Amino acid sequence: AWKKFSAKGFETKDEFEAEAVRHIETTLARSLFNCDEFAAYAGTALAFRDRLVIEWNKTQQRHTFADQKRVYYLSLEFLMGRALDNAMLNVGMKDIAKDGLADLGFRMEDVIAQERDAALGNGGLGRLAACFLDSLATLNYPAWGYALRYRYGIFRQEIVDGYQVEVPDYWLDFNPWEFPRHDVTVDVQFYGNVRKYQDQSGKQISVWENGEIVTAVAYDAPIPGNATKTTNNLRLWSSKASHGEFDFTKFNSGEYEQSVADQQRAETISAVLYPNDSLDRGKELRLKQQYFWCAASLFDIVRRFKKSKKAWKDFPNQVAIQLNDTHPTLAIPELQRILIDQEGLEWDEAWAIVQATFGYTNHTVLPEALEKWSVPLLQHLLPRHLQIIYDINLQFLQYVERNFPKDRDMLGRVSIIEESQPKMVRMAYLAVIGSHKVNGVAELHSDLIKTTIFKDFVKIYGPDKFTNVTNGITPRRWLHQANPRLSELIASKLGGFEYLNDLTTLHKLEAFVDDKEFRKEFQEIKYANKVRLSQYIKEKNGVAVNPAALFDIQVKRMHEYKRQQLNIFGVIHRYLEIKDMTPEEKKKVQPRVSIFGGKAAPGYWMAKTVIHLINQVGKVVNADKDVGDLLKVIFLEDYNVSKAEIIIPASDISEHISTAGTEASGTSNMKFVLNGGLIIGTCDGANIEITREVGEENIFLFGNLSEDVEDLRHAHYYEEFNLDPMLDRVFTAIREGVFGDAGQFSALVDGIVDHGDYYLVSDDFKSYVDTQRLIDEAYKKQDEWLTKTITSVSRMGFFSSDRCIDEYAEMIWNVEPVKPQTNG
Ligand code: 26Q
Repeated sequence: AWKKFSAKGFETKDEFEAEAVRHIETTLARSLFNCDEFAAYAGTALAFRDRLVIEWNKTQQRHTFADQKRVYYLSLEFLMGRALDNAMLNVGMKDIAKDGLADLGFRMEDVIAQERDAALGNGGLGRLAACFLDSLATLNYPAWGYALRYRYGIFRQEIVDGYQVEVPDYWLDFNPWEFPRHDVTVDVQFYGNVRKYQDQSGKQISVWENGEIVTAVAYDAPIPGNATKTTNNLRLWSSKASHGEFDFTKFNSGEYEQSVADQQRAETISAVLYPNDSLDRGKELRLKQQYFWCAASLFDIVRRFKKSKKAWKDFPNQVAIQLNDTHPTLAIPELQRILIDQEGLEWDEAWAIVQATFGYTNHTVLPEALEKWSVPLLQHLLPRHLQIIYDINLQFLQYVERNFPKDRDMLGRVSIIEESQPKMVRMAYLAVIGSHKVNGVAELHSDLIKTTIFKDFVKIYGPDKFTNVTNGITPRRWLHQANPRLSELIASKLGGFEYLNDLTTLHKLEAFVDDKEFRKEFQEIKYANKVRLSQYIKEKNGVAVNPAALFDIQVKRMHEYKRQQLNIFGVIHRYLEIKDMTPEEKKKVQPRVSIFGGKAAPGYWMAKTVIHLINQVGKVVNADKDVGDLLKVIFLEDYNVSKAEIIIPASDISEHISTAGTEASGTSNMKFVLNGGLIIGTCDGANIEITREVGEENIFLFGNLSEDVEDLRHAHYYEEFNLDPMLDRVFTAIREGVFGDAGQFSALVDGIVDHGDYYLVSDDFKSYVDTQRLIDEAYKKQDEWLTKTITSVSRMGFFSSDRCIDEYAEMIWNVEPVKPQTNG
């Protein structure tokens, strides 16, 4: 009977306009007389949202009815960027909306630009989670993401006098993509104590009591798949005081202020995303965030499972939980606690369920990034969990002792508890022990974790517990959305846009590598993308750059291991060379624009120094009449997802130059090549697999190999340290104050000259400069260059995140898609 009332949204341009206007006038209560771009955005977003919501509800019903195993992706970060363009492309009515907006007097791209990025992440790990949600929905997997609803996303970066300044990102003023579920709440406990007693049968019972309660409120966002009706759910938890808005007892006894203060303390838990992406600083609030989110998510998952009335042993047949790094590791003792303390299962039965449920993805081998939490802090905040962690450790160590009685140091090495002062819980070990599969994110990285940080665990569990899933990117956002003209050109050759959902068919493009018309258009598109970025640079930095120059781009979080310092030292070297040239020599120089972008963690002083140096070099070089168009140096402020969509399609060369063995995978390398750029890179992370796919002749590799890094570092300390002479000359210029007060940069230089050059900048400098020289020469042969770029694009099919998700589904989750009845 209700069917005739069910909503269907708009189908035509006129219907779209009517819906958008209706939303502007009623949902927003705004008059059309002052309808600005923002109102046009809001109306468009709300019109598309209506359509998404209908399929979203149906998908959830369908998934419940199908009664299949679901995937839960636990990630403290989802770097989603903007949602409107994605929604339009997936719903497939962008052209209708474009015409409708034109009728109302607006340009689509201006309207799209009104939306703020959902920037709930730091960098690669957060963006990977966002690409995975896109692929999960597109491939029709029943999957949910779980995270926190931060009131402040990653800070906005401003550059003031060449320095990074952090500005809070309050992004929730208007967010049409989220749906508060005030009826979906979970009470989460902190602190308190554990009381133990024996029940009638003599069984030990533990009760965690007298804690402080904070309530988690669910906010849901729809995740539409491409060319499918499947629309999955991203659930974000927001914290609030458990007593609600009015604590009458306190209010009535005159403790109103205290009541409000309690409320604010509770709300602090989900207030802010931690802006570190490589350093674990052991802050209590971070631990509270982690537990709050794990506890709320697990309660929600268990609640859904219990509705099915299945036996507990079926839990792992209904639920797969993937841990995005160690940040959600507390979910392991939390599920064990639920099963033994609340559901009354025996330890062994519960533990088998836990291990079968979880998978753990590792994203780093850097020791300073491996999470550890102090035992006293855990004891205070989560006393019952600490007991369970000790019990897990005891069982595990007994198992190890039985199986490796001869290896006497083994127990200390693999213990979850580090015997330091204070004792620490090693979260990565707990994650390995509590999961059935552990994966790295590129082949080299997955090999490295097996021979370094998890070496002993490979002996204990055997090699099959450890596997590799090389990262990928969604071609919908990173090709079709970011580079629509290229996407269309490819579609015209491949017979439609289906390739976006089966990227391996890209290889068919190689047949057109000699097609004159195709080549011309391909080149024109790259040029147009460079013109667009040039305009953006002119507007933001006030510097005119020549779009015909070679665009050399390094955009990623600022970190010593990523070696932006190597890049800027190379730029300085280039500058000094140009300064020495005669006018005749200058004519032979390939003009270049060096573009940087990326945020430094607010407390990471060295990374901030590199930002400052880049800006100082830019100031000097860009104003130097001797140099002119031959070299420009640009730092783009506030690099984020929506800016990446403009920057990446405009590159000729991008830099992925981490010290070998330090970058787990990297994912922007894939985005750049897919958009017709080439790479300069080290033999690190996914660069190695990109080389395997595109061919050695289509990538510029340089530098020492990961197997030699340890020896080189050793040699710096115990033998002589030989500073590369070209780098020495660069340092002399810095010390002489060519780029401003030399004192500002002394720590950066000293770290290399006097303190062991941990990241091997000097060792790799010559090889880097030589390779940049090769690039200059290669770029001059525009025809060969174009062949390289087209060939590379056509060989990037492997790097779709669809391929990764199918690998996770098959090797780790054992889940199947739930196909909607009709597609499209
Ligand atoms: C840990 C403890 C306390 C506070 C913060 C953190 C923290 C937060 C974020 C530690 C690490 C991160 C993020 C790491 C990250 O982005 N890693 C990148 O993951 C990508 C996806 O797999 C890889 O491509 C990159 O190589 C890797 O650096």
